[in-house]
Amino acid sequence: MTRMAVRDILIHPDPRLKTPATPVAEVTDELRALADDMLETMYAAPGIGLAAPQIGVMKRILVMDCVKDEEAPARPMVLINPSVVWSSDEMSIYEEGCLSIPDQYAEVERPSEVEVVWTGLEGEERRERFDGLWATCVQHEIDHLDGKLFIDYLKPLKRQMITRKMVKLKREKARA
Ligand code: K1U
Ligand code: ZN
Repeated sequence: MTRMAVRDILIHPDPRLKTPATPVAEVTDELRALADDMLETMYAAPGIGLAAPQIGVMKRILVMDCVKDEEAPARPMVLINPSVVWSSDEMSIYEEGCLSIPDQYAEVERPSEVEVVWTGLEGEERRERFDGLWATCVQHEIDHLDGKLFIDYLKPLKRQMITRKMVKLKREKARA
């Protein structure tokens, strides 16, 4: 058995973060090992979600755990080939962050509730309605699978400002 590993998270701008990911054809042990690494990476960051393209794997798989209460049990979720099959008309605004755009936050408006269908780790079909932070997070992560970032919802000037900061950050990290 191989150990779980914390993978490196890509920082924007990176072409892989703008590229739609490919559907998963079959749930294999290799895919389950990838899911373990993604959860390990998400909890280590720390974050509440992570999509495979963020670690450079162009497959439609995401993980999330939006349990905020430290006393409550964790709820790690793995969604393979997720798709939103219903969205509420009611919208919510949440100040989003992104592990690929460190230390930058902005308000994004999205449907308050969504129903999502996906494949589980045993290849079974799963379906669930998400609300609150779970709904925001699952939409943010599915966007990653479609090559979309939360800054794509912002006005061009704000988006350019954040992108410039990230270019600078990457340059400094490369020099260190
Ligand atoms: O996809 C990602 O980059 C992960 C991202 C998910 C997300 C956050 C906020 C709104 C929508 C989606 C993060 O996890 S950013 C970090 C974060 O939100 C957090 C970190 C520690 C504790 C609590 C939250
Ligand atoms: Zn993100």
